[in-house]
Amino acid sequence: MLFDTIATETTGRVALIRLDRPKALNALSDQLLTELGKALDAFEANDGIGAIVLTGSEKAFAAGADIKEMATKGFVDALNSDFAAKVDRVARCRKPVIAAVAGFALGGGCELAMACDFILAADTARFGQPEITLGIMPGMGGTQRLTRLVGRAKAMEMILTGRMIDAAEAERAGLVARVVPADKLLDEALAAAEKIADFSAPIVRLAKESVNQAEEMSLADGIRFERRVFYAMFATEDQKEGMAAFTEKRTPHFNHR
Ligand code: CO8
Repeated sequence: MLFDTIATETTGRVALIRLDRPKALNALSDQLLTELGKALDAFEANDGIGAIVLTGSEKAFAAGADIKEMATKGFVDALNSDFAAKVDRVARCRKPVIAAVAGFALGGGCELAMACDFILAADTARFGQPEITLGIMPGMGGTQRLTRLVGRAKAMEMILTGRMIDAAEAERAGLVARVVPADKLLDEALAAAEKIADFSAPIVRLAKESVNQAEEMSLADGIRFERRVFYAMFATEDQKEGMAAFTEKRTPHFNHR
């Protein structure tokens, strides 16, 4: 696939999407978000792909939505184009998406990373919601996802002051799954994606869906949802294969569709 603002490649069952607007620190222009959506459509439709890694450059995952593009928008333009909704495509992806973040993940960049399933951060990563300094607030899910991930106090402080946090603080706060040395970031993210892509694709899909229900449902409803899905797994060949392989001390061969 050929794009102007992102680059894609595949290795085995893993797809890598790299945000690629180096001169603008990967600012999320409308074109970039459209191209990202197209790449996700293609990888989602491809049975050969089991997991996706989304990354930026050493200096920036993404320094936010494109301020120059937004600067002259009016209320009706913004409302009618619903331009902030494009990030929903990432959250809607049914295959696992790992954000591999080095450098700045600010504003829409932080929100894009949070729309992924989990974030692996380089020790150089810096996260923030500086929208308040521009006379706006987060609009790609930041007031909701950041609050759920780090809790009200830290989310409120970050959103109201625009303070950036480093990778160590982000890990302590629960924003990122793990921090790794910057030169190992991509290898670690690709290794995690490969591991996931080797498991049963339908079971991975259901596990992801079940974890996501935790943000939508009450505990009782979520547990009921989990239990139904868990029992349904006993109707799959992959459950039989996984458990037989354990008993027979061999590697399981899972369904990758
Ligand atoms: N939009 C457009 N251009 C940008 C952006 C951006 N968000 N960030 C950086 N750039 C450009 C700069 O203008 C500069 O371009 P030029 O060389 O033409 O002047 C180039 O990238 C390099 O940037 P700097 O020279 O500023 O690099 P520094 O290393 O000095 O500073 C910073 C790096 C601290 C990251 C700095 O660039 C910065 O503060 N950037 C803006 C961060 C920000 O405020 N982000 C929030 C944007 S608002 C937002 O994300 C709202 C999301 C909700 C709606 C989403 C709808 C899609």
